[in-house]
Amino acid sequence: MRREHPIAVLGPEAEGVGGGGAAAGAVAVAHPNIALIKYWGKRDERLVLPVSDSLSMTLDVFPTTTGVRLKAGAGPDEVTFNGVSASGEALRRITGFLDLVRERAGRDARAVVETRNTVPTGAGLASSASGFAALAVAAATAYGLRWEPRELSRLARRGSGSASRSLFGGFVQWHSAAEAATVEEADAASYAEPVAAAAGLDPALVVAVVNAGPKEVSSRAAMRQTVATSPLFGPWAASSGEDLTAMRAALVRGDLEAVGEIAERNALGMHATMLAARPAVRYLSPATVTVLDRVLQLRRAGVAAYATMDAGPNVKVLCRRADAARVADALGAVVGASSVVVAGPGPGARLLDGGDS
Ligand code: 2P0
Repeated sequence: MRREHPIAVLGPEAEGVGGGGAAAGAVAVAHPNIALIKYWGKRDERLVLPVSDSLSMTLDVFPTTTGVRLKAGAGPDEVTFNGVSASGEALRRITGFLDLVRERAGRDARAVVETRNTVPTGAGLASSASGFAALAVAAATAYGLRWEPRELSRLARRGSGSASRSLFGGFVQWHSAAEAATVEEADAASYAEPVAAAAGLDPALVVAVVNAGPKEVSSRAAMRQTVATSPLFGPWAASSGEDLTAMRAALVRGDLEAVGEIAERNALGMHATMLAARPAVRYLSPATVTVLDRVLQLRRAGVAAYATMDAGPNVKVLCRRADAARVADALGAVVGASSVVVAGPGPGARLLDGGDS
């Protein structure tokens, strides 16, 4: 059985993904998160500083496990995803991220990175969130940086903004630090942290996979185009701050209906900003809209169910855990039962060790 630690440095005995080599290594696991208040738009591309705060729920499904082992000899970083060598843009992003870690650690060694994803990559199901959260924890540890989760959240942010939130479990807020006068100050203050929710909330997110294929436009490019050209972006970002304040209060009250209503309006507003971009960015498909109709029918039948969509056609429906089976049945009638996954609140990123028992 693997043991889990908030922080630990693994030596030569590490086994499993990324372990087992002659040099220091570490293995970490992280789960995706789904934003209920969305991150859409950057203030600074290089530092990955968002325009507005976001708030998510970390899931207990689709974990990513990443091992990082330092190479003893020369040669470039070696990266595999599910056993397949990475190249091009994917490799460049990982190497650029490792360069940040090397700079902070004052070390030059290249690394072997092995990642196992259980979520379809690039389909708007947050594989980059779990991926860079697991990489941040494993790489920082392998390079000897004994950082607190808040610092690791800042590091993960540089890989992919939403990854900053997957450092933590449950409900999580990522601070934009938009009030900071300079980007350097914002860089220091833009991290995620857990937010309080009533114990009785007992939420589920029912994921309806409309299409598991990779998206045509990356969220990074779509975000950039929306900020640059959409006349609706500014008003949405301003209203998103109000949505976040109202959602935090609703979470503390344990008011699932209010949490869901706010999440649904925030997501639809985000998609409206994209539809108003020039040219428009549209991730929602006819099947997405059919699922949205089904969610409305559930509400009319008295079930508290609320939809949110990210940079893809898939729909995630917030409901009470007690209603999750009924919601899953209703969505399964549209997309097929095998394309529905019920998730609950999941844990934050963790180091694994390779000790077997
Ligand atoms: C979110 N999304 O809050 C929003 C909602 C998609 C829609 O975070 O450019 O992959 O790497 O920082 O984190 C997807 O964007 O973007 C995302 P980058 P990321 O979950």
